[in-house]
Amino acid sequence: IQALLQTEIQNRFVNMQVHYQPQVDPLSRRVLGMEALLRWNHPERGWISPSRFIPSAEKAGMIQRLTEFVFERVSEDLRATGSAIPEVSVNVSGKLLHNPAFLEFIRERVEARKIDPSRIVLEITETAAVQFFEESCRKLQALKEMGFRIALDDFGTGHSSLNYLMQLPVDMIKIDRSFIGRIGENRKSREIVRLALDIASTLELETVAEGVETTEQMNFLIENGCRSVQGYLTGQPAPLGELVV
Ligand code: G
Ligand code: G
Ligand code: MN
Ligand code: NA
Repeated sequence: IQALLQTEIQNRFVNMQVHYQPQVDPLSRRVLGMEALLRWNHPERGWISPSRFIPSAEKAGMIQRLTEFVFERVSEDLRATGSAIPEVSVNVSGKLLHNPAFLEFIRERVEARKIDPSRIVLEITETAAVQFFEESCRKLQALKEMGFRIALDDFGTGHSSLNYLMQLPVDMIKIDRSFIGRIGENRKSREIVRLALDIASTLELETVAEGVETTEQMNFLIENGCRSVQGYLTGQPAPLGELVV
């Protein structure tokens, strides 16, 4: 994959696109934001999942270049849509966050692409945020001071503790889809999701439920005050021009 990535970068990302998945208010279905998700349609190999090529890009030192491409597209798309899309979430890999040049990289992106940070949410996985915890806190705080908002991605799957969570400068948590997917299974699974929503409420963090696929999950999330839902039930990831909400 690394060789294919190299070629793709040389070809200026001809086969890569940024798709968007809506995050909606579960009651009104109003769009609150979109998550930007990288897609790669290789001419010979077909679709290659980011869960395969992102780790390769991290290993090969190419994650910065890919993220640059995402910022480029997101800034263009935000401009093109005016205020129709309130904000866009961009995934920041742990490898990039922990790079010593990370803050400088983000500052350069803001400058080069005339990005309005108040319309961008940076998603950091719980696992990445907890690694080198103090360094992560310092960097996330600096990003917040630049005007970005921060989401803790894949919440519940990392090794966070309440102690960490209290100290992390984040604005929202994204409850991992493995928990949402089990809402219908048993009482324990539901209690776990409720607990995550309660913790968020106590810490005054916004909540996004990931991977919402059924009305049963949706109704449970509404009853328990989840702010925003993202999943196949309310919208698949799609190119900006084809979004159906
Ligand atoms: O979109 P999909 O579910 O296939 O994504 C699989 C994984 O790839 C998810 O963990 C998602 O966060 C990650 N991913 C998708 N797009 C990007 C991106 O632009 N940057 C990074 N770092 N990860 C991404
Ligand atoms: O790790 P992260 O949360 O960034 O990854 C988001 C990924 O989840 C995207 O790759 C997207 O394609 C996928 N996804 C989005 N909605 C659903 C859903 O309802 N069900 C499942 N199984 N995956 C989803
Ligand atoms: Mn994400
Ligand atoms: Na996630």
